[in-house]
Amino acid sequence: MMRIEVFLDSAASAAALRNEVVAGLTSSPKTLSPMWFYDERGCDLYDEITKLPEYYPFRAERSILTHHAKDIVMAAQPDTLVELGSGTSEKSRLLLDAMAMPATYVPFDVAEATLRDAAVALTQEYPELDIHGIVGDFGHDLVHIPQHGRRMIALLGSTIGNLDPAGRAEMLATLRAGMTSGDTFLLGTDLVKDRARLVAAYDDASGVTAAFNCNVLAHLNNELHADFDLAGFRHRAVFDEENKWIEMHLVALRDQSVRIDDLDLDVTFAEGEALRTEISAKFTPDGVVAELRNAGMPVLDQWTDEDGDFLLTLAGVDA
Ligand code: AVJ
Repeated sequence: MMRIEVFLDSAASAAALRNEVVAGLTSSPKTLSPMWFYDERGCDLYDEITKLPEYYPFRAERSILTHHAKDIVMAAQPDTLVELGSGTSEKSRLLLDAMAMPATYVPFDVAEATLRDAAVALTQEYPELDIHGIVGDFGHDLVHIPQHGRRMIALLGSTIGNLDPAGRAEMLATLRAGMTSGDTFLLGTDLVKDRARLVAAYDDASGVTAAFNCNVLAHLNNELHADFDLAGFRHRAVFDEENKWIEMHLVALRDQSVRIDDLDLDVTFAEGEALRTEISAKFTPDGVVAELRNAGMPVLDQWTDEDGDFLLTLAGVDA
């Protein structure tokens, strides 16, 4: 069985995204939402990033799932797996393989086409799986997650690291509000480590991450009729020791002015000025426990890979 519900109101979300661009490009320092990375080329480049020798988080998380999916499922006893930001559902398969069938799977993503393709493929691979896809946005569509028995809600890939502590607290509170007794939350987080390895993961030798970062400007050019000169900016990744997060920047190589027609906006950059396109927070196991506890989700167990690079945390709900 397969059913897909679409909650994205493209007009409203386009308007919200545009307002965010105006706010981000007129603030100091200038910022952009990492949402802008993921046009078609951006998704392809992200896929390439996951294969880079320097980009360990993807493989480390997959290794934890490969070794511990059974333990995770044993601890959570889910009837339903929900994956937030499911994409191609590649990592969900590792969990589904460990789950008793029949079961329910709820892929949740903003990208409708990718979600549909994944759902169709999964119906072939798991004939006893009831698939109930949700096309929506974390911000307001979590309430639409259906309730079928005990749910394990997975947020993998350290996606939560794109949010600052206040944003994470807000998101976890929203999630917690929608959970009931017996539900669990499975969270993937990248761990704090040696600065050189962290920076290399976001500034690889082959320049794929640089291309991924610069592509944000091409996306704005296409989507909002802007005239960013891609050769006028360079990629930079820095680790902010105090906040424990990686920042990705696009640094202006000269003074320049950019016109964004659809927003009726002119933006000037001074030589050396940085546009922040992403934060990617890094965590400690105890820090994750504390953030989840504060959100009303007591931790049940945690798992890392052999090298201790990445962490999966399973939490329940407090009484
Ligand atoms: C998809 C947000 C988890 O922060 O590591 C990869 C995105 N940015 N390389 C991350 C990303 C640059 C990634 N997340």
